Amino acid sequence: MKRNYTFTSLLLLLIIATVACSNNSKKAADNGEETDTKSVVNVPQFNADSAYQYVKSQVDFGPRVPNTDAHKACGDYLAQKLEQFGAKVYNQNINLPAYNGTLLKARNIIGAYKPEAKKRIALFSHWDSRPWADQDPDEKKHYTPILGANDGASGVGVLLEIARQIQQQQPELGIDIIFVDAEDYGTHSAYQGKHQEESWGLGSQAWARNPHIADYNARFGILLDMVGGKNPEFRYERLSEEVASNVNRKVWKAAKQLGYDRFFVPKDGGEVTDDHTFINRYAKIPTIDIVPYGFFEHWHTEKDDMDAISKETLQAVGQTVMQVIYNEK
Ligand code: AHN
Ligand code: ZN
Repeated sequence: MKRNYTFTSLLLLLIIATVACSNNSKKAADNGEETDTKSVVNVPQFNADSAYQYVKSQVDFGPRVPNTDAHKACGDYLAQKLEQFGAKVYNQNINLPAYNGTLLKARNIIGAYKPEAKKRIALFSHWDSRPWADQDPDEKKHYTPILGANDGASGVGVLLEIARQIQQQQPELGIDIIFVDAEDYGTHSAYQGKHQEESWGLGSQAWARNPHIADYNARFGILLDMVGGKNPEFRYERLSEEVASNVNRKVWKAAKQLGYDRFFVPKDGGEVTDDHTFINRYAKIPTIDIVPYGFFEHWHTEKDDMDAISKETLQAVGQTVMQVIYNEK
């Protein structure tokens, strides 16, 4: 009886101590406190004015619709910027049939940092813009191309600014900045035919089946889509959550630490067919999508121009992604 009593007390004490300990570490994590001082990294300051300029430079070419001069010129500009920022640049020129039979002369553009590093992170954004404003309230606009300031240029602008930052201070892991083409040539809203899903993300499908280097792999991927609008609410996209909930947690936690929890809301966001769909399916790299819940009010309309862009949003997304990639060991 005595011995049993002592044993039970010891067990109780052990349980109390364990709970107290885990509570402490949980509190420290919630406050974003760094417990291991050796692992503190200095994350550089993302510059939203700079990112904004990169968005504007793309939009100034006009709609970046595959097979147009503006598209060609913008592709050259993007490859040149990545070169200028010290990345090893790869170009994938591929002819991709669109759902309507048009053969798209597409170009995926990849900028690699520390190309020899085995541990890598892949950052994606599409750089083309939609040939048709088929969600415009004015039906007469439904066959007019869009500028895609948010839908296309915003993610690329954020990633170009991150490239500029990486040139000044390298994160520990190798980083690949991957601009995929022909994302937005998906079926027109008036189209009733088959294979609707596969008509989107043509450039990412091609890259994911045949990456820029053989046996390419990354620890995880982050896709940025429409990350420059006013007051977006980024939620956990459904597929991202299925394949890479740990990456979702990392990103939303970083946003919270930086005070951007008004943009990054940890709720279910439903499923979105996007470039990450194909990157997950074919390349099997666990990749999340940072995409606004409910998209954004000017999606696939004539109003997706520079007036739709918010520097505050560019800052929130850019600094959050930097916080994640610079803290990866
Ligand atoms: C669809 O509209 C099916 N998916 C959204 C992917 C997208 C289009 N992102 C930007 N434009
Ligand atoms: Zn789009």
